[in-house]
Amino acid sequence: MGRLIVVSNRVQPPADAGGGSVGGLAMALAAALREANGVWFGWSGRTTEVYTGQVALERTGGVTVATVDLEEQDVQEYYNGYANKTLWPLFHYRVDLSAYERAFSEGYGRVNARFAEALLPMIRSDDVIWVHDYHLIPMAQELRRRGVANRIGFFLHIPWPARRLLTTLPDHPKLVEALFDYDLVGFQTRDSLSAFEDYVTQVIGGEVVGSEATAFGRTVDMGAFPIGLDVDAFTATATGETAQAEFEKMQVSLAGRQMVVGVDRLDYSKGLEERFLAYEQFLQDNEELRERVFLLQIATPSREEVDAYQDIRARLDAVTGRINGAYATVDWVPIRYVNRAYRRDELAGIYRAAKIGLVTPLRDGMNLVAKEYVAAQDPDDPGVLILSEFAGASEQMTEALIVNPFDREQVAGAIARGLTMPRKERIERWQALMAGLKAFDLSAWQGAFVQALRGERSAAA
Ligand code: ADQ
Repeated sequence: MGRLIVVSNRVQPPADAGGGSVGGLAMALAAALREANGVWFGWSGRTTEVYTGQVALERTGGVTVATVDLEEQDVQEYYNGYANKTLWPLFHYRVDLSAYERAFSEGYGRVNARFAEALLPMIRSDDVIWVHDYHLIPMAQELRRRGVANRIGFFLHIPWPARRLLTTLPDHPKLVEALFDYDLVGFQTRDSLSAFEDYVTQVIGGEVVGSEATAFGRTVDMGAFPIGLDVDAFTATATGETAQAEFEKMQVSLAGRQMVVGVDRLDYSKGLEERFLAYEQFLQDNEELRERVFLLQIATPSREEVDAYQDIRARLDAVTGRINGAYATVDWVPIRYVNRAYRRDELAGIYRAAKIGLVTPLRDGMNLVAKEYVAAQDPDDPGVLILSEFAGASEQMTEALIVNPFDREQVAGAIARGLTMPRKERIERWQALMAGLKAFDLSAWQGAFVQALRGERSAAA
């Protein structure tokens, strides 16, 4: 069996094998790479005066990690530019925030070409290559141009947008054409898959037959591969020492109150402002419950060099300040708003102490927080998951309280319902959710994609 090469914008070797701060995705990819004696290639996160193309190699946790440094201009145009100012907002239905500049598009092409050039000498003829996410859509095209005939797969972690949105992107056929140089293209959901099929058939006159799409004279296999959680590991973390300590700390801090928790990267796609307003609506509608509850929102700053992220941060500061100012009493604050990152084991303890997990993104490829919240619960006294219908996770997690995050009153009602839900119903819903998480966990996801990529079976649509 040939090796597996994973290509992603950032590379996260599992240096901390204890699972403290390393995300589940990094752990799962590292496990797959170890098994296949693999290589993980990407940007080092560092910049250099002049691009050299020099690859730094490091062997860590049984995986070869290969990274290159980029120039500052690359980072501005490719990463902050085309990836995070053009594609991210557009693919999350925020056409209003999507900024297009030719320099961004050129930088995106340049960095993909640089990555391909740097990776080229490392590729053996029987390797399979798995490219991740919107930063690297043209990777296969660049590799093919350099004569690479290996099997190459692409997985999109974020949603594929509806065709009317995608067609607002200048040169959209060029971006889509690049996907036809892959052997397999994977999406998180059937919804994204069908949006892609819709684009292929309606916009560029291509054809879709079964799991195959044909356009630009080429055929690509497609599938929906919903990313899973490392369920067993996360459940073990949630009952481990650090999580237990965090759980007990939270119990003291609850002082008999019930906690609603939100955990997100600070991103406009996560619907935090709408969530705070829905929570305010709940406070207004439920005077008798009011002081018996608080919302803990953990929001870790991200992409701070992009203006839209500074804007959303300022808006959230203002709205939490206003709500707390209006409702707080001498011994109760309605929203505890925290802007730092937590370790996975600390988060697990916090999830377990929360009566409600409030996961209400306006758009999300999957949303792993929803899955983590469920996996961390006490089976005898589980909390309630409130989940946006616009998170990819809602296709699978139908036993959650599914809400439209734009409907403030509905979300407020779901919070009240969750807080008063009988234990029997909570247990039934949780058991069904947990069975779903276990049936398609992270290693099943990774295994299904890699098998389909190796041509061992067709894509799991
Ligand atoms: P993200 O947009 O980052 O990922 P999500 O899946 O919710 O979204 O979170 C990824 C991880 O970050 C989770 O493991 C979570 O615990 C962690 N995390 C989030 N906030 C944190 C905080 N404040 N402190 C510590 N850890 C935090 C993208 C897509 C998603 C998709 C994933 C994986 O946007 O839709 O689910 O990739 O494919």
